[in-house]
Amino acid sequence: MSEKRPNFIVFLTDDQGYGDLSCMGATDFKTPSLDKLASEGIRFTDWYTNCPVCSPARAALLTGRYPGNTGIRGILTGHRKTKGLPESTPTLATILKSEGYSTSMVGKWHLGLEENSRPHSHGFENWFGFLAGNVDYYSHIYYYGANMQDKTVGLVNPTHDLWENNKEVWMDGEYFTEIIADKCIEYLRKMNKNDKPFFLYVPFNAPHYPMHAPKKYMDKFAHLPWDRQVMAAMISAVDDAVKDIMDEVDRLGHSENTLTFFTSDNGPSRESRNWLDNNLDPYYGGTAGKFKGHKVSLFEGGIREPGIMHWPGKIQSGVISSEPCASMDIAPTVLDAAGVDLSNHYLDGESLLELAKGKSDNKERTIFWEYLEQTAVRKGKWKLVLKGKLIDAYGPVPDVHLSNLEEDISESNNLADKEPEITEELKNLAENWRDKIEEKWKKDYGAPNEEQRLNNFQLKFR
Ligand SMILES: [Ca+2]
Repeated sequence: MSEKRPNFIVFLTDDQGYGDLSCMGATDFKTPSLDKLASEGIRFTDWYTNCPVCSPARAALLTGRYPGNTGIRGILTGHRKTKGLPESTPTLATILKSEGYSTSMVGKWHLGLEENSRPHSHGFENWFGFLAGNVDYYSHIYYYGANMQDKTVGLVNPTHDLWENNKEVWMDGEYFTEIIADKCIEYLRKMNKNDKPFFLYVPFNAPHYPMHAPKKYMDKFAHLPWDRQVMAAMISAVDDAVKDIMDEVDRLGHSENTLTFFTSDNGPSRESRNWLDNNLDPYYGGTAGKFKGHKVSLFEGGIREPGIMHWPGKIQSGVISSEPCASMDIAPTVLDAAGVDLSNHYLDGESLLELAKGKSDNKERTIFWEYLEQTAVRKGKWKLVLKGKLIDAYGPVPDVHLSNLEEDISESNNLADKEPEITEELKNLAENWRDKIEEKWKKDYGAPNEEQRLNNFQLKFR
């Protein structure tokens, strides 16, 4: 008798730094539900997102490809005609649906607003949430540059952005993280009524700005400075939502047959718009732990993320892995676990199933990144960043920056002059990879696409 195919849940947080879980080193607040997931499964110390900003990171996670091979390389604008992920790019949901899975999404999409870019055009049978980059957590209105035409700043009108299965819905006054938990439970029950296995994608918008949290969470952290208090409160609400969702999975009898991932889309935001008091200083409410960098940057703080994989009885338990892995590995891993032949699909990521079962082939993995003018590569212990970007507080950034991550996790010493051969090797690897991305982009996606802010989006913190 063949075993029942597994269910899948993918939790994603938004702009959450590497250090902002208690199992990742946070000491000023606790995340017991996510810590439990980590302690029962595998916690990855070297987990990466594939881009330091929202839309391309999500495109990579959902397709198993580098962002440039999905059609999304920049932050998508938030007007209702924004074109997003091309229909020609298959997602994990499209493939799983064709393999007989029930598919649902609850949370933040940020992969396009026009009709053909929405979740139902990308394989999600049930979906609830918003389509732009962020919303007010209580009114579900998008305030930041909606209707803004590129190269002008004159027209910035708020847009209501809350949808269920492509129908606009209004839930004024309800906190979005709590709505996510309720809606996930509703969809789990709905999907449980058929005989199909399920895929539930849960992209939380927390702790992305605007920094909102219910009073009961704010009160718990009243002893912290406001920027940290609200961060702790928002992540605690996420942790409670994860508990509610996993409890429902258990209640429905699926605990043993559900593979769950947790990660974040990019590092902590230093944008001054996180403050809600006119402060124009960089915001430090979120932490990337010991890493240099933040959202937007290809230094480790922008791309290294919490990474958790959980599948009781099927993969290792209580293990901390230092293998470099990336969000583009989630799709191949899930498809592999579902029994799908990976050779039928174009994937840049790799299945982590064998690794998760404790088998290692000891190969040295090479992972690449690109965002705007920045390009980066990690090969074993070496990390090269070309034209890296950081906020001014870090001081000047050299165009070529080589680090040995084994000895210098903070990328504080530039070894480019000391290690010319390694620098040259990695520079060639990175530039050749980037050339191929640019070539495919021109051929398949017709650059430049202004809706992705690839041309005039600057690293702005004010
Ligand atoms: Ca983000």
